[in-house]
Amino acid sequence: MPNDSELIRRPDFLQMGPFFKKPHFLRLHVRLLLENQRMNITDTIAAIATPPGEGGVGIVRISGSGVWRIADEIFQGPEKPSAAKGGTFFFGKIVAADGTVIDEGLCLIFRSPRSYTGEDTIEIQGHGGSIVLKKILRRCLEAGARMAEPGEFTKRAFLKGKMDLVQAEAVADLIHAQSDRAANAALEQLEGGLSKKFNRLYDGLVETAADIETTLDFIEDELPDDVFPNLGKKLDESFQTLEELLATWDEGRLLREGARVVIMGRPNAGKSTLFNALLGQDRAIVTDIPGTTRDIIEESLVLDGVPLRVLDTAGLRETDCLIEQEGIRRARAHSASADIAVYLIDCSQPFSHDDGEHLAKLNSKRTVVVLNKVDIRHSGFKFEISDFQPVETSLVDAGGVDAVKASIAVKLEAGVNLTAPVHAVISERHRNLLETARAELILARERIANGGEEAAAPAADHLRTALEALGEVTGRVYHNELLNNIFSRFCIGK
Ligand SMILES: Nc1nc2c(ncn2[C@@H]2O[C@H](COP(=O)(O)OP(=O)(O)OP(=O)(O)O)[C@@H](O)[C@H]2O)c(=O)[nH]1
Ligand SMILES: [Mg+2]
Repeated sequence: MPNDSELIRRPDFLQMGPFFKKPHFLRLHVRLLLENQRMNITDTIAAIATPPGEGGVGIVRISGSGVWRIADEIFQGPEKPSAAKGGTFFFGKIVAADGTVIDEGLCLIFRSPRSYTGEDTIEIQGHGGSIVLKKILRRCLEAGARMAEPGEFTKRAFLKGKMDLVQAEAVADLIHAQSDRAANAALEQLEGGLSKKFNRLYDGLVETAADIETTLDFIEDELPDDVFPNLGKKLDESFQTLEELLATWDEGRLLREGARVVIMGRPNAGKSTLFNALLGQDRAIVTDIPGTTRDIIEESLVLDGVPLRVLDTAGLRETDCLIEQEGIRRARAHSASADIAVYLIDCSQPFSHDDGEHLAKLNSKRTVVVLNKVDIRHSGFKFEISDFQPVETSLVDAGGVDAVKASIAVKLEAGVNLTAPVHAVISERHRNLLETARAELILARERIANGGEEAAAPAADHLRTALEALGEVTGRVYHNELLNNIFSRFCIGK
């Protein structure tokens, strides 16, 4: 954790409620404000904003106070960029220091605060070849810009108050989204849906904290009887909101990282056949030799808007082969961390007690049982484990693959409500901070429930710690380490 002197608070805290005007908070703020001055950004950054490779157009983005001087030096058009109006663009040439032409293209003008970063910004649209774009970028650096770090444009947007941290994170989520659903959830977050919920929670707690501190100014006998019960009620409401936010984490994880679906079963059951059928491609080797698959094979797939990471594994059996043993160890290890296990049983043979033993170790809520090879079903085969409703397949001709998919989707519903509209969901970082706030809130509630004068000061202390954690979520309170962590996930040029 950073120490106080590394904490930086954005100026908007000064407009916050009465709680923050209390002397102990003010002391901290003055120091933070001084720190904030140091963060004043004076340099101008540049980066290629389009992905590497060839394309119709490529964009170089330049942002900061020196942008007009640099633009006038490197871009020759019908007017000087420094004289152009914001929201306009014109055609011209990008020129080297000796006047030779590097490329021709468009110069887009964005004037502060109406730009992505909130600073004066230009975007040069040149031809989309990597050599040309590198030349334009080098020219910008030569003219005085500095190479932007990953996510630095978005970091500046945050520091300028264009967006909060939750929205900035949504930018990265949107870029990394693997499915429609994940992209829509990120968009909702970018538009402020999640921030609003966090802010409501934060503001509610600030109010309650202020009320608690006010009780300190009274002698206990003077306090109306209902003061502490009312404070308790307010805390309960905030607690409820916090719990609702925390409950979206599972869904957030599944949407961002993808649900892990591990295919398991004894050798030759048809696991690799199912794996290939789910992917719609001949990815894993399929043979009739038991023990074909040894290593874990992993591929991505999108099911009902939820990204999946599907893993094919080695068949479970006793074996002397060291390679196979390692494969089986890995299969078991991966099944332990699976969101969904798909357990295949070969029903061309009588039911094996080994399958019964393996299934006994799996959670029925997160396991899809597949009875495969029904085309050559053994007359003596019987599946009698009531915890599972198996899906019957004949995967050799792709029979029943859709039923397996549907069954996976049903199990996934526990984590993601696929029929509900898409909504913004919290991330691992949000969850950790919310957990801290939750623990403090529980302690504050206990104090308030006991009531009395001695309860108020410690309860207010707990709320203050909870607020610090919540403040870090949206960035009302932040420190450099936190920003570095968040923005290093971004690509350069964003
Ligand atoms: N008749 C029939 N044969 C099947 C079916 N599904 C798979 N097979 C065959 O069963 C054999 C084993 O299939 P795999 O997909 O390699 O089985 P596996 O579970 O991955 O086996 P290991 O990798 O050895 O653990 C292959 O010859 C498949 O063609 C089915 O539904 N019916
Ligand atoms: Mg296999």
